[in-house]
Amino acid sequence: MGLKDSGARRGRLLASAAVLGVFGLAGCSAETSAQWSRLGLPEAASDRAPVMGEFWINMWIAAMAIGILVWGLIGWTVIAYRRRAGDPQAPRQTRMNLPMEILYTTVPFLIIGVIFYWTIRVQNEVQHDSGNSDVVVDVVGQKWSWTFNYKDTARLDDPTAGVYDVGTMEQTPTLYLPVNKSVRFNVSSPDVIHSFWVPAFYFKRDVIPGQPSSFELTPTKEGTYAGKCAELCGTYHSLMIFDVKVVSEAEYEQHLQSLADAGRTGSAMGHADQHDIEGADPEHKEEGPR
Ligand SMILES: [Cu+2]
Repeated sequence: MGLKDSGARRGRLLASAAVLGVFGLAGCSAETSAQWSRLGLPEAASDRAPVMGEFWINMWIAAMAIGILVWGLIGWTVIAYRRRAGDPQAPRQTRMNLPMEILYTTVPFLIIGVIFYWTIRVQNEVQHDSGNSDVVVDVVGQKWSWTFNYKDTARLDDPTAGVYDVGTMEQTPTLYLPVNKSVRFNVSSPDVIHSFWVPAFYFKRDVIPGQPSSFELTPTKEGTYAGKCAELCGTYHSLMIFDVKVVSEAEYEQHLQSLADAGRTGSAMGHADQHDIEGADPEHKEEGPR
């Protein structure tokens, strides 16, 4: 194939790629296009999201800039230094090898250094803890669902008891949170490592048995969001999903009251408590199915 042919072929390829791209974009909903603009992140619903979202976008910009530079250098070298008719054999392969090695070693270290610096800064902001949250929820990740213990029940008859909700594999639980109130999450696991993840909060925390941990964030947007276990924890890992409903304070209080009315006062620490819940399959308490 001659040079002219390959040029024409490349042109046709580019044209069909552009047409496909236009059709692809036209077929996207507004939501999908918005998600594209966030480079895949869901719509943000917590006060930790802006700094994390910005970091995500900036890392892509940095990666693309480095990529374009490297691809550009490769392309330039290939074209400018290609072997021409009448050239002698290939040039000496070890020329400039020492400065090249030094460059290859120091530049990645510099890049990693900058990324590391920003990672620590963003991490500190995302993990910032006021130590004085409006609401406290003890989250237990158990094989194969979640337990939510609401500890701030000042408006209920017995404020010290708290109320709880235990999910099962058949009935996934829903976590209620009041909008624009800071929430303390105390996470723990009685069995294996799980991971508490609400993608819309841009926050994830591993739930490790014997190592309870704690974090704070403020849901900023009313709505229903997906929650999942982000740690491959065993056979029924995929059933460890839950919903998060961010609601008004009044609706939140109402939900706590309805849990109290259903007799779910006190706290539940995981699968051993699942049999308290109506409709829970006794087969699935304790160790869960095998
Ligand atoms: Cu899990």
